Amino acid sequence: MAAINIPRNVAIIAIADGTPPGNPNPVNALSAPVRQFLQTSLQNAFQDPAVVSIILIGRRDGRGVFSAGADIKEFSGENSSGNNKDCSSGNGGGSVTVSEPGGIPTLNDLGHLIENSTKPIIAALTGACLGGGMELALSAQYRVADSTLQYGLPEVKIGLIPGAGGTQRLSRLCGVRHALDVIVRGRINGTSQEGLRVGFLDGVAPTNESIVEYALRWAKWESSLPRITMESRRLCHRTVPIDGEGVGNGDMCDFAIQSLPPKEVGGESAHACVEAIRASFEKPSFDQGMEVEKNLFNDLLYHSLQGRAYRHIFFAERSSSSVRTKSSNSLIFGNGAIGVIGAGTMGRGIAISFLRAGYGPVTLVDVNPGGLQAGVQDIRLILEGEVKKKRLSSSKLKYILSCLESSTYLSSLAGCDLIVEAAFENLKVKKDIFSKLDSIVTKKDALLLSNTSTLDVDAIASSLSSERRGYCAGMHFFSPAHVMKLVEIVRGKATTSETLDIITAVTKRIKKVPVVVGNCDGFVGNRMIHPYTTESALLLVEYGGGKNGLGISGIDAALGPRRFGMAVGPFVMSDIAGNDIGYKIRGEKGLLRDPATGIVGPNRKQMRYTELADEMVEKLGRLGQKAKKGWYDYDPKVGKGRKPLPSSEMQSLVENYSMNSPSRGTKLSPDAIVSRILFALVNEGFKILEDGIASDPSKIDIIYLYGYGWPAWRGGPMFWADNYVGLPVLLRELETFHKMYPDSEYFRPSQLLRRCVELGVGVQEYYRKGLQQSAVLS
Ligand code: 3H9
Repeated sequence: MAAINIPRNVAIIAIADGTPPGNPNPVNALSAPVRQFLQTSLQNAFQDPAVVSIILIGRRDGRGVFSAGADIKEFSGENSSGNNKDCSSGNGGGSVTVSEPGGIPTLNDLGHLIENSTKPIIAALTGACLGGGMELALSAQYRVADSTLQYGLPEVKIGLIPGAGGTQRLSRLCGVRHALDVIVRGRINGTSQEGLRVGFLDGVAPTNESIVEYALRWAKWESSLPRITMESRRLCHRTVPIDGEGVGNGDMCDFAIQSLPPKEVGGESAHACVEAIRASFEKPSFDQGMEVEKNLFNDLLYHSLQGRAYRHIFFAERSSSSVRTKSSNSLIFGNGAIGVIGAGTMGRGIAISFLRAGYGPVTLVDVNPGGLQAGVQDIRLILEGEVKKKRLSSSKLKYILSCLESSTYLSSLAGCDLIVEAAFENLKVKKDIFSKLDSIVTKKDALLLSNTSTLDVDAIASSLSSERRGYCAGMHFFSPAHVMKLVEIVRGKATTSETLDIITAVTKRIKKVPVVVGNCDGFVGNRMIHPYTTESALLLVEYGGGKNGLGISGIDAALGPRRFGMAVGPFVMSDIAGNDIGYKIRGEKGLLRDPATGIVGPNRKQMRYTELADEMVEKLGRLGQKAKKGWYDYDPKVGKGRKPLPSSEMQSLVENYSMNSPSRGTKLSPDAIVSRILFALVNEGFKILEDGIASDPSKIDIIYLYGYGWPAWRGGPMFWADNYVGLPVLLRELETFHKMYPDSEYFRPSQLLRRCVELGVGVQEYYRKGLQQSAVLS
């Protein structure tokens, strides 16, 4: 780009220049030093008599992002928890929302400074312009952008509301409808076209002009206007417009509230967003509206456990996806030939994920020509559906489909850089495939990955020659793989750290959330789900039946979206996944009764066990949604065949099984149901940490959030145990359950849990302090 001549009468203030050297700040987060820098630069520009107008930009060369908003690290950890000390960032960074004379300016201070400037300030927006970044832009007198702009106010997703005037200024500028849409949904996908249409932007740079040149043109034009226009540009002096479609602003807020989850089920911040927007038109002045916004923001920041959970997830996800590799493997940069073995449901979803991310060719292989054809057809249909939903353009679809190849021969994968095997879940089948790949695949550093959900990755790798084993790992997608965001990356004994880094980077590139886990039966997610589903069925048999007894839907309701908050309860989840899967796993674990001989599996021994789930699969063929019957009935005419309907057959099965239980028909509160089932799951999480299968508790939280529908506002099972339950309570309850049911091993409290309670620390703190490194747990 040719150097641009910046006239002496224009001051360019670049947010990126405020980051101290050696402090990576890829998104121009508005940390304390950045805020301090902006204040000083603005004041210098105000005082400089030569300066007539000011351009506020992300980077001096007009590339990269404007700003992703406040530095979220300043809101995290102990600094923001409950103690109601005023908004000091606690990291030497000065205050986040409260001004101190001569101290570090808050974002609100900067907003006022910008808005009240007597010299016009043009915010030149590129890339992400989010949260506090967008709020600074709203304070400026003009906003212009280029086509890379991505604007939004996502604070609600980290349990907050916009706290630097966003709720007051956006509704004044663009109306309540747009403010609700952006703020309550926490959207971050506002484009330059949308910005122009709704009035957020004053102009968009033409494609042949850089944002810097364009902003300079605006500055020149503005300086030719009479000074009187400055006043009208200040949003604090405007009133909120009446909606163009004739709906009252109050009605729109009432309507928005109706579609939100209740406050206590994850909706605290969303409700506060609506309240703050309402204040923008109900309060008689801008300042009073700002006061409402400030109080709501501070209340959430200091008192909301939901908010802390959301912020925990934000950083946990990024830490799990973060890759600092020096590898130059082309897969990291989105290039490479991909092979997918198995054209079943998983293989199709996996192929779509790679195709959508631009990898190619993607070759789908299946020995069964009919299955292969059906797979290719299904991929086509799914992608065409995305075009209909406007998630994909027709031209991209055409390109994507041109990258899809199919074959019935493994030899077609010879030139691949990465292969994911998604064949039958059978060790012999997988070992056979990998040993064939060993001689077929030409590149010695090709990644050979298995999508197994339970099998031993080392056993699979053992069929490769020793030089290849370092490139072998598990890449466990969740079904449906083109929708679910989680991928467990399973580290085998020989898997190199470079291989793990490349898979992590590739997983991020295909827009999924990677979590590296150790190799054990069920890895993290499925290992923890085993006690969860087992205890759900046992609870049903113990308390179910009779007139008022616990029913299948009672357990699902206690754990489901309206109460505990899981996306679905345990029985609906099994029906979706297919009840035959759990049945097969119980068979592999040696737990089933042999239908021919009646002899129970060798590993059942004294284990507390119910055959209810086995009988419903074996004798009643109730395999779940796919069979139109499982724990519930499904009617293709009701809710597209996915709505769970009560089943009289299952009701009588529960009656039979609960017949001899002393607690039959006894009422159990939803909280008691949750404790029994989820404490078993969380205890397994502690054991997984003990075994080194997950490197820290936040990895488990991410797995449960993205793989099993755990509610984000409860922060994941380990965050929940630490912060909602409390480890001493968890330990006490587990001890009680274990006394009651000594033959349920999953209730035996983990050593790590005992250790945390002894030390009086939460499990997150235990890991944060590195105590696991010196611990010897017996
Ligand atoms: C706010 O503004 C409050 C105000 O209203 C009021 C205040 C009083 N702070 O996601 P990525 C880090 S609240 C600190 O992997 P991408 C992130 O941790 C804020 N750090 O990249 C990661 O670090 P690392 C409202 C942040 O390209 C790195 O940047 N704003 C922040 O996939 C790259 O991030 C938001 O909620 C931040 N604000 O996506 C925006 N943002 O490399 C949140 C990012 O060490 N951010 N980091 O792991 C995003 O949505 C995405 O990061 C973004 C880029 C779309 C910007």
